Parts: sequence; structure tokens; C-alpha cells
Amino acid sequence: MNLKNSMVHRFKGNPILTKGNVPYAVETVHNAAAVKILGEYLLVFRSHLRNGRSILGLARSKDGCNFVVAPEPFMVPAREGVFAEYEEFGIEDPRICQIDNDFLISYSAYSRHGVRIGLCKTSDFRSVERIALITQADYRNAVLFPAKFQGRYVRLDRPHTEIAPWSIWISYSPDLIHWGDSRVIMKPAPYHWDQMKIGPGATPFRTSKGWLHVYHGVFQTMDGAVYRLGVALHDLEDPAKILGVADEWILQPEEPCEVTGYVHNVVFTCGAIPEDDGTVKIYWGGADTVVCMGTAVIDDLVGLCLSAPRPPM
Ligand code: BMA
Repeated sequence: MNLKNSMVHRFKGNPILTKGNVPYAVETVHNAAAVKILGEYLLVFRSHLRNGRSILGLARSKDGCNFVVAPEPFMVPAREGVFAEYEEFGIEDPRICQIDNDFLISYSAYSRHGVRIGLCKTSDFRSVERIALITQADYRNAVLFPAKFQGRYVRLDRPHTEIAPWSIWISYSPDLIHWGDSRVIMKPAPYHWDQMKIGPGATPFRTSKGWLHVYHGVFQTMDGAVYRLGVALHDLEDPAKILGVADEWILQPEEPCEVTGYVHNVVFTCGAIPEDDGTVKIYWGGADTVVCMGTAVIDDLVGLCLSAPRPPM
């Protein structure tokens, strides 16, 4: 087996979810957050409606590969209060993070005011309680670490302005509502597969060597942008410290359902589940249309970050 060319082993039954699996009208099923609770796998995925705006759906599985979608959407844009104003154009790209008995879900809230990050929580995946809008516009892709550091919550996100394009920043919070101490910790590398933009991907997970973070990187070509996945390793005690960013991507669009679809040439992750056997299940949206899954050996991904790194900045 040539590990260098096959860091992620695609599940043979990909795509694992298509719009045909959804019992209500949607045009896509992609970019799924993932969590494993008492042996059951849950995905919270993004779907485009036929008006071009997005909602979130829920799917459950016993094995992490064969999912059944819940009969009703899991979360739709708020209809009242401050969230309604900022979710008017839809909610997208959720990430789930378990801390204590709560499942925190961060998501992109779109409106005429731009895109910002919303944070909500659930304990049972039936009802959802919105906590706060935790950024201003133009932020996307917030992932929380599933631990507190010196009593504070920690998140990665990706602000964007013309003079500070698409990099990964870290912020801290005592209460999930107020965030600060922000700093940039990882930037796109020039003339590299992630040179146009990078953003947080799956919720980071703990390994013996550090927090492993599967992120996305984008390269602009004459044929449009290509979205790929890469890995970075963060210090266990101080997640602002990056121990290594793998120079090579770990996954790029290759299968027909990743190359062609609503947006072609996209693999985009919002969730990964580490297993006790040393592997990780990575879930990704293919071409913004379907959900795919693959597995990787965690030590191989950690090794790639440490043995062949590129500078984080
Ligand atoms: C990003 C987001 C993602 C999407 C990706 C590729 O900017 O909109 O939801 O998967 O582009 O189209």
C-alpha cells in the first residue's frame, strides 16, 4: 500500500447521502457535521432548497456509513428575534462539538448583512437552543475545540477582508458568548495547493501528539477553484501553537461525484470522528451536492504533519 498516495481511503459505497435519501424537498445534501454518541453516528448536513438558500438536516447511522435521514429538517432559519434578521438567507456548514453533556453547533448565518457565525446547542438532537451570533460579518467556518483551555472555550474561524484574506484565526471565550484574544495562526502558502484560501474544517480531535485538525484549502485555476483537504497539528496545551501543517493535501476531488455537481471540484469537510481502533472517519461534501465518507489512519495524518510540514504562516 502506497500510503503517500492514499491517506484517505474512500468508502466504496460513496456517496453515502444524496438528495434521494431525504424525505423532504432539497436539491443538495452536503457539508455534514458529525458526532458519535453512545455508538450511534449523527450527521447534521446542509441542504439547498429550491430557492437557493440552505437549511440543516439530520441523519443517523449504526455503522457510520449507512445513514437514515430524519423525516423533518433539523434546523431552519430563525423566524423571530435577532437571529431571524441574520439568518434570512439561510444557515450553512454546521460543525458539532461535544463539551460535557452539550452538543454545540456552530454554523454560517447568511443575510443581507453578510455572513457571520451562529452558535446553538442541543442535548438530544430534537430541539435546538440558539446561544449567540459570535462574530460580525465576514466570518465563516468556526470550529470549537472539544475541551476548555485554562477555563476558556477556544474556536478557530476564518474571517475575510481584502487586506486579510481567508486565513485561520483563534479566539477564546469564558462563556461562549463573548470572544476575544484573537490572533491569526495559519495562512495560505504562496503557490501551494491552498494558496487562495484556507479555512477550518472538521472539529479538531485529540491525539497523543496534539489536536488534529482537518482543514480545507483552495487553489484558483483557469477552470475555477479546487477545494481540497489538508491536516494541521495543534499543541495539546496551547492550541494556538501549531506543531506542523502537512505540506501535501490528504484528499482532492477525484471521484465523479466530487468533480461534478452543484459546484464542481469540491471536497469540503465539516466533520470527522476518531475511532478507538486508531482510524478516523472523515465526512465531506462532494461538489456541494452529496455526502461522502472515507477513513484514514490517525498516526499517518499526524506523521504527515510532523515529518513533511510547511510553515503555518
Ligand atoms: C465555500 C462554502 C462552502 C462550499 C464551498 C465550495 O465558500 O460556501 O459551503 O462547500 O465554498 O463551494
